[in-house]
Amino acid sequence: MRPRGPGSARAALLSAVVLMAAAFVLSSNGPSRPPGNLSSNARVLSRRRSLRTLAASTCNEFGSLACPSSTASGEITTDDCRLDDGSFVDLVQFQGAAGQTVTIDMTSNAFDTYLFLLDPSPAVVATNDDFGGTTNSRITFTLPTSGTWTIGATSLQANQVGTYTLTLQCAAGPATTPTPTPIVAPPAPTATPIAGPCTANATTLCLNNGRFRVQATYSTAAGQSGPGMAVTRTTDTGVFWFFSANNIEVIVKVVNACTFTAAPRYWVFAGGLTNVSVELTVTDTRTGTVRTYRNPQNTPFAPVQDTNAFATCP
Ligand SMILES: [Ca+2]
Ligand SMILES: [Ca+2]
Repeated sequence: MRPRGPGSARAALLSAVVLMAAAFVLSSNGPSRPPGNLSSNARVLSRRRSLRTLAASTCNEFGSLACPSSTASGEITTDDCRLDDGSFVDLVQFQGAAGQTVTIDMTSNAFDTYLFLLDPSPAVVATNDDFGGTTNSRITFTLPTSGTWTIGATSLQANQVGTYTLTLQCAAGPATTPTPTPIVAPPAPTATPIAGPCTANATTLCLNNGRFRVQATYSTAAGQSGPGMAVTRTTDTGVFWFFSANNIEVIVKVVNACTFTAAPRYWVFAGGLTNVSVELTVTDTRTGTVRTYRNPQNTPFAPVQDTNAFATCP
């Protein structure tokens, strides 16, 4: 939610005050520092944009990290690559496999750390400032795709330098259960299997048994824009974040209501926690049918309860 402008409700202002108070209480548990300095979405976006333009090869001082576990010591210096906000950054790559859950820790006694994770495209898919009541950082993330992933190790504040330690740990994806050999060959399936070509990735949800592709884009009144970052919650439900991974903006589900004999349909329900411009696109990958839902700029996201979304049963 990004309350802005005179149209913002008093409730939004109140909730912002409550959030700031909560942030202060949380940060007061760790080493002292001015709270909430990176709460500005604009600053996070600026960092994300500038990170994308940096080349890992020229901003990397100690090679790569490797699964299943590795540690490296680095130093933020004034010779390092620099983000738009004036902070220095080291980029380090690792090879990740789809389904792996990686945990990245950055610790420093010299400065308040900040971590980014970029996917192979490269786009920022996760960030973290503080973890565990300290000013150190941790990202835990399940990789949706295989390839070369990049860690951005930087400081919360501009012009910070000093040594730090970076640790990568990788947990294997869910084990593949071997298929038992049937004693008697199973009968041929009578129903056509639903196996849509939806492929989940950092910006794509595949809902309702992978049949419906759901993507989101956003833009702000200040001209910031990009894809929503997708996080699957259940087989039918997922969420998108725009500005940081801990700040959910839209939740969406696709429900099979094909047993409703009066009007068999797939339903699309969505809720937003935002007032920026959003375009939500839902595609039935089995039929190619597309439904688009738009939220105008500076408008509280209205509930979507489309019980007529897809007349494409079964
Ligand atoms: Ca460095
Ligand atoms: Ca930090």
